[in-house]
Amino acid sequence: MGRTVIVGPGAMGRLHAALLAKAGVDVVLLDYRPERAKDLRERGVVLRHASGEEHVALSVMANPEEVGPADLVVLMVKAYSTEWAARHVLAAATDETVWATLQNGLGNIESIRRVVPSAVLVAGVTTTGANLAADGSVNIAAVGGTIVGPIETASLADAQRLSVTWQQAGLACEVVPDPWPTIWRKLVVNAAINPIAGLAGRPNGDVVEVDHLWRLAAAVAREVASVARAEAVDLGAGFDPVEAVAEVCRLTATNRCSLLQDLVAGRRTEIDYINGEVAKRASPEASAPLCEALTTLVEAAEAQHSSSADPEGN
Ligand code: KPL
Repeated sequence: MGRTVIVGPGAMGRLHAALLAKAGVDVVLLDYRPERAKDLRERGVVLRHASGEEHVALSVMANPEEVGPADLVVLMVKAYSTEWAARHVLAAATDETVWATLQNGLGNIESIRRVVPSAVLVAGVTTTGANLAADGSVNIAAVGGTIVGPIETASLADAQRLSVTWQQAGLACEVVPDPWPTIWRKLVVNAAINPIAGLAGRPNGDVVEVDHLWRLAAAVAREVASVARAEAVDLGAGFDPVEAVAEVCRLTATNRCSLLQDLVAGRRTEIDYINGEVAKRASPEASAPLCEALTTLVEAAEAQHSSSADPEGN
């Protein structure tokens, strides 16, 4: 197994690079900011979890020319930075490189394709939750599972490149032949929780506990599921969109969702890639007025809070 390059020094990028490095995987974290890359390289990363904290030394680089050749590139930047990040890491990739996205929302695959039309692509979701503390350490909320599968001409063996790497670090990772149902199931959850918890300024648990928030979230969940069905995505016979959202709210009750964290920090949010993408896919058979309205409201809130010009949103 060759080198793994993780792109993006946010909480998820730092956490995964640190877990892989600890397990002896040849991994480089790519941070486009030379100063911050130097600092991270010199000081390493502190991972903070329920049972304490640990310090992990990391290989961090800023110049993609020095990073490659990469066997596996994993994009861990905000969805709106995917195209920029793919262009940035391009110098480290070869024709055989497997490109992986586990990012939130829809549109990441298209962003990578715009930069590398023939990329070997795998995509999926992860339920691991982490956030970055003010001092740059990583607070781990939960180390969850990852599900990944091949896109278009990629093969199951390509998806296994990621799962084998993840498993070396003790991270649960399942390979599925078609990742789209999994991606849409996560989208249902993000579309119903993120804008509502974000605009209300509440932790995820309140979305299911507060009656008027829950009525709205449940309606959004149904709306996204109906757009998925109209897109011929089979969410699975046993999948109940409303129950799925309720379950994540309960499991992550004290979490402040990523959109809320972004709004509070004055960063751009991923709303365009979550509810905004659902609204774009709406049709007369499956309309998405709630996703459209929530996108507009979050964009208005962003305009009030916005301060970040960081292309990676980190
Ligand atoms: O993925 C999340 C996010 O915050 O973006 C959820 C599942 C809502 C957890 O907070």
